[in-house]
Amino acid sequence: MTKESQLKRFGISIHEDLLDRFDILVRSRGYVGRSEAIRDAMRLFITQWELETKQEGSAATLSVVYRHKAKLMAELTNAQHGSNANVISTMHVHLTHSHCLEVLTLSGKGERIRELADRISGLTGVEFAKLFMFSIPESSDHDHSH
Ligand code: NI
Repeated sequence: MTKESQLKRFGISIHEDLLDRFDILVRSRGYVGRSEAIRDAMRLFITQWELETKQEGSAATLSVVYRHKAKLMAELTNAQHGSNANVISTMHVHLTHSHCLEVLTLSGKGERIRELADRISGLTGVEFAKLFMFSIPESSDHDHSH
C-alpha cells in the first residue's frame, strides 16, 4: 500500500460449515486470525478479477480432470476450436483407466480465457477444472539462452 489507509470493520453472514472449513485453513496456514486470512483472500479474489477483466495481455493454464468418454472428449475439442481465446498448447495425460488430465495453455483477453474455462468446467463429466491466470510480463533485455 502506498499510503496508510484506515482500517474498517464489517460484519458478514456465513453458513457455519463454510466458517468451520475456513477456520481449519486459518489455523493450518498459521494466520493470526480470521481477519488476516480474509484480507489475503480478498486481495487474491480482486487480483484474479482484475486479470479476468483486462483487455489484453493475459495468459493462463487450465488444468482439467475428466472421465474418459468419447462424447466428452469431442465436446472438449469443440469448446477449444470455438473459443475466442488462443489455445497455444494442450497436453493430454491418460491418468488412469477411467480418467484423463488435460493441461491447456491459453492467451488473449482475460474475459475470453474465462469464457472458455467456464464452458469447459461446466461440461458433464469434468471433475476438476482449475484456471491459473496471469499477466504476460513485459520482455526485457535480459539474456535468456538455453
Ligand atoms: Ni486420456
